[in-house]
Amino acid sequence: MASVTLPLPVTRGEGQKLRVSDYLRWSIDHKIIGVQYMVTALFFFIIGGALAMMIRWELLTPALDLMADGSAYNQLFTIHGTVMIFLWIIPMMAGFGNYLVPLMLGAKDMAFPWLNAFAFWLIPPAGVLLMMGFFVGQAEAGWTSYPPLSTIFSGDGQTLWIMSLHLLGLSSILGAINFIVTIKNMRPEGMGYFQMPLFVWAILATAIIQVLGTPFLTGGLTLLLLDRVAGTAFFNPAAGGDALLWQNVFWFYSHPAVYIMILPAFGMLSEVLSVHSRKSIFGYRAIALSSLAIALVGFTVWAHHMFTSLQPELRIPFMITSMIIAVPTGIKVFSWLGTIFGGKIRFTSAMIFALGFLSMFVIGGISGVMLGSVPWDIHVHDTYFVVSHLHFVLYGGSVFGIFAGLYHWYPKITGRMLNERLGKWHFALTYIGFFFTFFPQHIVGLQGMPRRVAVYAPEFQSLNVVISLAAFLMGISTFIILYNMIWSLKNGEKAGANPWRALTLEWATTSPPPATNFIGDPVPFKNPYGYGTRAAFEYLQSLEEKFGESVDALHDKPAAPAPASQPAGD
Ligand code: HEM
Ligand SMILES: [Cu+2]
Repeated sequence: MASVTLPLPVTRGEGQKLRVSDYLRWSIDHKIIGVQYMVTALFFFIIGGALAMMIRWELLTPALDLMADGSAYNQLFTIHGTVMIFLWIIPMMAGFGNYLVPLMLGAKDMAFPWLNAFAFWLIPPAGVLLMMGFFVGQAEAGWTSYPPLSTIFSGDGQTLWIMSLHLLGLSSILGAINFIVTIKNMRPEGMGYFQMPLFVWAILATAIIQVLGTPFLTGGLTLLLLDRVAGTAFFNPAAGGDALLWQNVFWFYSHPAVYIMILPAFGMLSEVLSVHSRKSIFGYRAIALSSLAIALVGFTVWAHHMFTSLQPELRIPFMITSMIIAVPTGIKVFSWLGTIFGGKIRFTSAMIFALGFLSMFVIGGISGVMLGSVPWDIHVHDTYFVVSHLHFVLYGGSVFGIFAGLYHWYPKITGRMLNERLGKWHFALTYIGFFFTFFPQHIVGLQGMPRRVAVYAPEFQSLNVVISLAAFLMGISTFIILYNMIWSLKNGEKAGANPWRALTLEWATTSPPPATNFIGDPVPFKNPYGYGTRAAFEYLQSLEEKFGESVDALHDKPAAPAPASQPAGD
């Protein structure tokens, strides 16, 4: 634990200089591991995205055209969903967590650096295993892998799918243990739990879910594997097993897993909204504690995915818990609105993605509450209404959060700003493409179009054409940020230590940070969200004295501190 406070020597350098080869080998530096996670995840985002484009190509017409048969289509959406959830969003969040948590805590690294590297290196082989399925008859049972589809009908790829998820689950558990220990033990002096940045709170809540929930997935996968390869019948009713057992175990993990995917994005949102509107966070404790509430209540709602297969007398209890879990999420949304209310909002790319998140995630939350209501769900279960809901929360939520986070922290990671003009184009096209891809799915869903089927009734075609064209637009828009990230590595404006004039500790060091993160032990500013005060102005000025001037990315750096009597300044 950091305990000695040394005066910071003057360092105006640019921190660690790394080559591409440094990222291709084993490293126990959390910053390298963080980037390894992110780049790997982005690679799989492209693969998952290409599969999505093929799905939308197939659905341009009611007949089967691109795919050879229904089996091929099953493989397509199965691997699309699996890649997006397990190889894109979850590892991407782990990447942000790895890079940022030690820096935000003023620590030199994670608590267990070797374990950290090990957790990352489980991911590439898991990705390879999953992709190998295409050569042996790919998994066909959806990302949810229900038996008997996953036990009797799928090809050998399903076995590889199980092994791949085993590795990913292990990676997730090991990473989570590391986060919990790091956050508990490595906070600097003067930073209690309630002085931690809210992103760190979000990662803590996420890690608790991962440690408590993922072992259930692992156990379920093991039984599924045995049913496939060892002749057991855990999920085979004909031989005394129970197909619903899988559904219960899977959702006991996978409902909490949706919070594994959204809580880190919530955390990024709290940082971005506060910094880019120069306002103190509204309801700090409410946001921090509601993450824990979500983590715990999240374990009581799983059977809302099984309303149509559940014993009827259990429906109402799960409906009630599903309604309850909307409350802590609502608390966060109101706290974020309170945060930006009356603030000096800067419409940076990071901020507009954060605002885009708010607008889209709320729509997904509302359709979630609708689905949580039994009479509604019985009608729309397994239709495109559910597909719409899950993409509003996972794309409009998690992925928009990732984009906001990339625009905000890319300067810290690389030392260069992302191009703002490209950022605005990326946002505009993604936002429009996203909305017209997923909003009309509510309508075709309500009209009865089933999910996971390649052929559909002709009356659904016109909306499906709109959906597919919008999806292609969204696909194209993604290349703008990929291009921006590559172009800006060399050509982006030099960021300096703290281009957004933020108060959390990751900005109190060079960009990128030196190998040991900080020179000496950094002293956290007493309120990480205390914007608009004279003390904040002085603290930020002291950082400039240490690290040199940063680019004025918000374009309105205050020239002088406000008089002491007045709480304005930065
Ligand atoms: C307001 C809180 C929420 C409630 C009450 C809720 C409720 C539901 C219900 C009842 C279903 C099952 C629909 C069906 O299959 O018939 C569902 C599906 C789903 N939800 Fe939510 N949801 C909420 C928030 C979220 C969030 C925040 C996420 C992710 C970040 C999420 C991700 C998903 C996913 C991925 C599915 C589809 C699972 C599948 O493939 O079958 N939900 N939700
Ligand atoms: Cu759920």
